[in-house]
Amino acid sequence: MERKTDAAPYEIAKKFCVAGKITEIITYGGGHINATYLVTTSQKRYILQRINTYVFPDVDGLMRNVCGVASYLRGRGIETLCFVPTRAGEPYLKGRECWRMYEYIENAVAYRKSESCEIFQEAGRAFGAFMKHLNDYDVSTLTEVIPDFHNTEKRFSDFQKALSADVCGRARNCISETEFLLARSDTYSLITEGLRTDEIPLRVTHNDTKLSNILIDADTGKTRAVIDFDTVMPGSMLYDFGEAIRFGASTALEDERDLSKVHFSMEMFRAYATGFCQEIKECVVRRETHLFAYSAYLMTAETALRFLTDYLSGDMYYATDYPEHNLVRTRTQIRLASEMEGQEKQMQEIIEEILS
Ligand code: ADP
Ligand code: GN1
Ligand code: MG
Repeated sequence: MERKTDAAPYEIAKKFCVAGKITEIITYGGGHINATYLVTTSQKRYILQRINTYVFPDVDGLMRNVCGVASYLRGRGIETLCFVPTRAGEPYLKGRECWRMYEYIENAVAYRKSESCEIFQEAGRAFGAFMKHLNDYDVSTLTEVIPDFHNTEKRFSDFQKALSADVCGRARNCISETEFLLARSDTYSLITEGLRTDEIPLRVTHNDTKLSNILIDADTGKTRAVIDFDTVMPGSMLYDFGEAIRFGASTALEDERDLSKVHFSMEMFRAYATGFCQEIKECVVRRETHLFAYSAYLMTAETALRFLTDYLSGDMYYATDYPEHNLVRTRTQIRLASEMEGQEKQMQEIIEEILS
């Protein structure tokens, strides 16, 4: 399926219940999935998003999930995403393209990189609290919008298929990256296995805990809101922990070309773990505790598999700015995963120390 092109966002924005007259619309944010715009009116600001229906074909299920989670959190007095309905009273605009609108959360920052240990520790606390708040959320009401989202074994098998198909003739450009990921095929199953045997509890998790999916108050440095609920689904706490470390415990951006700048930071790992564990220490089980360090490696290797699969398949999934973008992203993930491999013991000691 082709990615769809933009319809005029101005015409779309007018169809939502915005206050005042629309004065400006600009593209916004650094998300890889949806097309995001900042809409300014004479009275307020809003976020307008074209939902990526290649990634989320079941938009009704997706919107039921995100609206359900947002109203649950709001009901508990937590600042969260606030959806703006269409003028026809619908939660989103359904058509050849699907669009939704949120109120813009003012004076808050979505960091693309951890700028300090304090910020990253705060992110850990916020994602830990998010999971804790959703502890009693009825899992059976959630649609699994992307089945097997963090099933790393399945991600590996998708990668193998893309490699054999090699539809763009790109396999020859990524031989060492491919070798790295194939050589680790026996390391991908510990979390899926734990979930299968019930040693790891299934929880309501965010599943996309990048630092840029939290809005942090520009003045106080405290969390305003966790955002991007598109992947809130049943999952493992370890997905949320590992994914956050993958992104935020790196010394460089996810698409840094100069690999000499890309390192795993143990200091950042400790900061995030301190914040996260403070929130989850009452509910974490033994097997989860043992796999915290591994989960950071696993989510990083899984993301490398996903970026490389997309590179081999012709960049259908992630937004890219240039032809090698997904390959560049793969390389940073491989660099981080290999550094984590050598430091797993030290990472695990930090977790034991924090949780003791
Ligand atoms: P994607 O799924 O593409 O990652 P997100 O929902 O994460 O899309 O939004 C992309 C970016 O837009 C975020 O990283 C953040 O910078 C900004 N953003 C999204 N929602 C809001 C909001 N309600 N208020 C302020 N900024 C927002
Ligand atoms: C995507 O939507 P965004 O940019 O927050 C992706 C994550 C990846 C991440 C890599 C629905 O996150 O799973 O880890 O890119 N989201 C989806 O940066 O696939
Ligand atoms: Mg996002």
